[in-house]
Amino acid sequence: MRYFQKLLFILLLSITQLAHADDGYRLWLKFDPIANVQQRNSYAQKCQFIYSDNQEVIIKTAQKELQAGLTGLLGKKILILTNPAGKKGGIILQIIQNEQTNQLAEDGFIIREENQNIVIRSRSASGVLYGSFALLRQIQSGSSIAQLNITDSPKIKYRMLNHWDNPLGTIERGYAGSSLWKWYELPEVIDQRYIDYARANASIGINAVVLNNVNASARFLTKEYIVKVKALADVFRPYGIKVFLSLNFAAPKLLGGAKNSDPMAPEVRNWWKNVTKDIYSAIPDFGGYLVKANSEGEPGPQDFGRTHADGANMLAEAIAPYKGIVIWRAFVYAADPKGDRFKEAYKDFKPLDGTFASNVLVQVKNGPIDFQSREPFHPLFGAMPKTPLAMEFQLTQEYLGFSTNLVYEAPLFKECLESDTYSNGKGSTIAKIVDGSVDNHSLTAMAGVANTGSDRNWTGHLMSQANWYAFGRLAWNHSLSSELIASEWIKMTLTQEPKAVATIQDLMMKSREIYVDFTTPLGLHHVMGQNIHFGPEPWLEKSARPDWTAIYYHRADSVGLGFDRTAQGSNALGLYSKEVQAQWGNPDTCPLPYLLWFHHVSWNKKLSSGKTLWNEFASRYYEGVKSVEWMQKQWNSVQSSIDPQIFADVSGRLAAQHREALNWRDACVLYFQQYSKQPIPRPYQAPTRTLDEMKEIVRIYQLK
Ligand code: GCW
Repeated sequence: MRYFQKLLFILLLSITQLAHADDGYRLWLKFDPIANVQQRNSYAQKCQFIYSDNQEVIIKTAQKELQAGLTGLLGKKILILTNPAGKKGGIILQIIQNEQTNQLAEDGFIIREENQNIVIRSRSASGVLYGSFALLRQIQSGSSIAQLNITDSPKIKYRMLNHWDNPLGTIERGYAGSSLWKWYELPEVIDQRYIDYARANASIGINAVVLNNVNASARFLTKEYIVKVKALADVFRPYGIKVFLSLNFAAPKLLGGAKNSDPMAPEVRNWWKNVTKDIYSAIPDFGGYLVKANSEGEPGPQDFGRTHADGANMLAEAIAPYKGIVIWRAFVYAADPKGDRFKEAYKDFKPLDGTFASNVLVQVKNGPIDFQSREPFHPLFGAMPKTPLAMEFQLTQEYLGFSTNLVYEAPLFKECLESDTYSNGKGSTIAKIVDGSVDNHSLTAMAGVANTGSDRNWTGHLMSQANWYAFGRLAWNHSLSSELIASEWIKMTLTQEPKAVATIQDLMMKSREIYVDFTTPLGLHHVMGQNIHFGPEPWLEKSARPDWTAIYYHRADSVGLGFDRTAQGSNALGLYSKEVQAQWGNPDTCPLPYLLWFHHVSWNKKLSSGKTLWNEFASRYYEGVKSVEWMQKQWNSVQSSIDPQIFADVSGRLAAQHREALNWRDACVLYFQQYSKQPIPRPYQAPTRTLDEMKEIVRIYQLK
C-alpha cells in the first residue's frame, strides 16, 4: 500500500475506534476496519467489486449491504459495477434456476469460487441476500474465504418475530424501551430505525414480522392504520421481510357494527373478507394473521360456541385467495380449579387435529405453562400430526430477569428443539416436527417474541442482542450449536481476541443454568412476582385465578415439594408418549432438572446427586449466587478486549443481577425452609435478612 493510503487508513481506524465509544446500536453489523493488514488484504483481493446482471429490488439491497459492509471492513470503497467486462476478483450475485439451485429451499443459496470470482447464487433474490450476509459474516468473524463452497438452505419457511407492541408505544413484556413503531408519525415519517431493524433481521434470515401485540387492538384493521402498516411493509420489502398483523377476533363487532363476531355468521365472514381485501390492495405481499383467541380474556370463537378451528378456518378462507396464512395460537388455559394448567391447551387442541384449513398453522409455546426458565416440551408437539405446528419462543426475558440478567437463550431453545417426542418413533424431535419433516408439512414457522425496543442498543442488556441473533440463526438452521452461534455473535459484536472470545462464550453457555439455579432449581416453576414476573414470590397464595398463584405450582408442604403430574396426581405425564413418560415418570430416575415438574418429592429423599432434596435445593440457590460472582469475575477478565462503554454497561447489569440473585436466594430458602424445617446446609450461611424483609422488597416491586 502506498504511504499516504496507509496513513489514511491508520487515521481512519483510530478515528472510528475513538469516535464511538460503542453504544451497541450497530448490533452485529459493525463492519469496523479489519486491523490485521495481511488478513484485510487477502479479503480485499477477492472482494474488489460487486456485480449482478439482475436489478430486482432485493438484489439491489444485497449489493448495497455488501458494499457498505466491505467498504467498512476493508477500509476502501468497493464499487458496484454495471459491467464487469471479464474482470476477476469480484463478487457476482446471480439468480438462476438450474439443477444446482433447484436443490435449494426457496431462500437457500450457494457461495462458490468460480473463475476467480466469488459467486453468490440462488433461485430467488432473497436467497442472494442471505448469501451476501453469509459472506459478510464469514469475513466479519475472521474466517477464511479461500475456495469457498457453501450450500445453505433454511429449514423453516417463516422465520418470524412476534412483537407484543401496543398502539400507544408500550410493549407488553418489553424491557428495552418503547415500541420501535411510531404509529402517530406513520405513514409520513420513516424512522431510520425501521431500516436498520430490517437489515438486522435480514442478516440472520428473519423474513416475517408480526407488528402488533397478540392482545390486539382492532384499530390496525382500519383504513387509517392499514396505510401505516403499508408504510412499514414498504420499508421491509427490500429486505425480504413480510408483514403480519395480530387480530382482535371481536373486530367485526368493534369496528364493523356487526351484531357479534360469530365466525359462522355470514355478515361476520363477509366483514373479514372485506378487511382482508383492503389489506391486500395496499400490501399485495402481506403475510397473514396471528390470533390469540379465548385466552386470558381475549375474544374468540368459543364465545359463540364455536371451536378454534371454526375461527381459524373462517380467516383462512378470507385470506386464501391472496396466499396468506393464519397462525392460530394454542396458548389457552381455561380456569379449572381442580385441573392442571399443563393440560388445558392439549385438551382444547388435540381433538381438532385434522380439522384446520391447509393455510393454517397452530403456534405452540415451547413449554406447557409459560416461558419459564426451564419447561418440559409442550405435549402438543407430536400430538397433532395432521396440523403444521409453529414454535413460539420468547426472546424478551419476561421470566428471565428482564434486561438486568444475562441469560443466553440458545441452550434453552436447543434443549426444546432436540427433545424427542417419539411421536413417530425415535428421532421425532421437536425440531423435526416444527420443520415439517416428521409429518410431511411444507408450511412451517418458528416465532420469537421480540426483545427489541427503542433503547439505543435495541435490547436493553447488550448481551440480549445475542438472543435475537441466536433465534434467527436457529430458525434458519436448528442444527447449529449454541456454542457456534455464540462465538459468531461475540466475534462480530464484542471482540475477536481468542481468549476473550472463549471466556465470553463459556460465560454465555453457562448463564441460563446459573439463572435456573438461583431462581427455580430442580424443576420448580412459576414462583415469580405475580404482576410483573420479576423477582421471587413463592408465598403468593391468592390471585384472580388459582393457576396464577405460586402455591398452585410448587405445592410445598411438610412432606415435600413439587407438582405430582404422574398418574397418582394430575397425570399430565399421560399426555406424552410412553418413552417420554418412562424418562420423567419415575421420581428415582427423573433427571433432576425436571424433578419438581412431575413429582412431589419428600424433603429427605436422597437424590441422584447424593444429597437430600432439601440440601440439594438450598445448595443450588447458594451456588447460583456464587456463579453470578463468577460471571462478574470472568467479565472483568476480558475488560481490555471490550469497548469501554459496553464493558461498563454489562458490568453494571451483572452487579444488578447479583443483587437480584441474592434476593431470589434469600426469599426462596427462607420461604421453603418453613416447610422443610431444616437448617441451611453447610457450608452455607443462613441469610442475614428475614422472610418478612424479603416479602417487603418484593411487595415494593409490585406497587403501582
Ligand atoms: O406470558 C404471558 C404473558 C402475557 C402474554 C401471554 C401470551 C401477550 O404474561 O403478557 O400476553 O403470555 O403469550 O399471550
